[in-house]
Amino acid sequence: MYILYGGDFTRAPLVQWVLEEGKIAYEFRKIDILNGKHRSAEFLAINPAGLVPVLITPEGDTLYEVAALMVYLADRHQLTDLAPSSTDPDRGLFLSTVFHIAGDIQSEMKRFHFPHRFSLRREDVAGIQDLAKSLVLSRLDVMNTRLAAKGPYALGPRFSLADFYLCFWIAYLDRETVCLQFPSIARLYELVRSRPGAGTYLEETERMAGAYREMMTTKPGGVIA
Ligand SMILES: N[C@@H](CCC(=O)N[C@@H](CS)C(=O)NCC(=O)O)C(=O)O
Repeated sequence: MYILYGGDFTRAPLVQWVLEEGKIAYEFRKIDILNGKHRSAEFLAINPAGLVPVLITPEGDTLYEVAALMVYLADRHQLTDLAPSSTDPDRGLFLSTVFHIAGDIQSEMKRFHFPHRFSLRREDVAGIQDLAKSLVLSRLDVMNTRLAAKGPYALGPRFSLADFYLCFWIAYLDRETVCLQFPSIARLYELVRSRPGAGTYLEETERMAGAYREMMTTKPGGVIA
């Protein structure tokens, strides 16, 4: 059986959603990252990088990097409605989108939520956040243009986990503003939110994102050290 390590306010629900969609048996182990449990000796022995999510495979391998975990599970369990197979012509666009979200959108979200890690000077924090946000928005602008030309999903008429991945991060942004600014992303978000499994996860993500934003107002500059 798989073991998934995740926790509140983390990206672990992305992996959990794939496990649920595939009806794959797993055990969930919560790591309390708000109280620094991801830096405990016990967890560092599992992932020395001190990051969640982590997936332990039935064979006992320890895997991390959320995008890799989602694609790995979809491939291994032949969830071709979530990820085109390796010989499917859509595979290239699928991988390109997933890698772009992981490397260029998600990474800026991290900079936005952990600005204090990117400078030694407290006064830089607001500027770092502004820059991260504007970079995310410029990347969403490109995505919006692409979806307008060939949507409504990242793969055109076909839903994939890339859509859910993007929407997850939209939920952690100022969603209303993003949707007003980018109509094709708004359409994608509504389509994904209307799907039974993904919709439930997105609603929960919206709730968590709201709570996270609330915490950020009481501790501007970063909730986690
Ligand atoms: N590149 C990794 C990043 C994982 C990551 O940053 N996870 C966050 C939770 S969503 C975390 O563990 N944060 C704790 C920290 O940065 O100290 C991935 O995409 O899985």
